[in-house]
Amino acid sequence: MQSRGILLAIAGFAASAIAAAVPASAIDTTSPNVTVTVYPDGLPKELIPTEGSSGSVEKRANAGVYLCTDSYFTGYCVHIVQPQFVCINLSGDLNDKVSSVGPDSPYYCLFYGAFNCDDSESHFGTFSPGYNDLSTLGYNDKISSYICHPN
Ligand SMILES: [Ca+2]
Repeated sequence: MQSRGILLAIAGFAASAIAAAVPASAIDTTSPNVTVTVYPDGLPKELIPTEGSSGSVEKRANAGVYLCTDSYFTGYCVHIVQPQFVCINLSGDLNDKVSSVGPDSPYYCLFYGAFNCDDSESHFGTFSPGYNDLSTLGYNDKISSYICHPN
């Protein structure tokens, strides 16, 4: 990621005005087309993924995911928007800490226990609204990477 200025410009454009668009700390990726919006104290109620919520369908070519360090979309939360079919590795603020996940509709995302979407530590997949408590799946604090694609 050498052109940080460009990434910031893209992030500012894509994330519009919801929250501070903070680059990169949540993820470790070489893709320039990734934006991260941070919600340090949990998701606002209107953003919590629920059955039938459409998510932010801002750009069909990009897939967005909510990830939070506590269950029910509380704790430290991010919304990461990345191109579909691109594997995202989580960085220290999220790696092995995520307790709830919610892909934007209509995407299907696979979440892996290992980096680089490697299946050595298994994976699970979900559509929106995702899982508000990953302990029910046995995946609490285990996700290290994920990838999304259209359904
Ligand atoms: Ca956690």
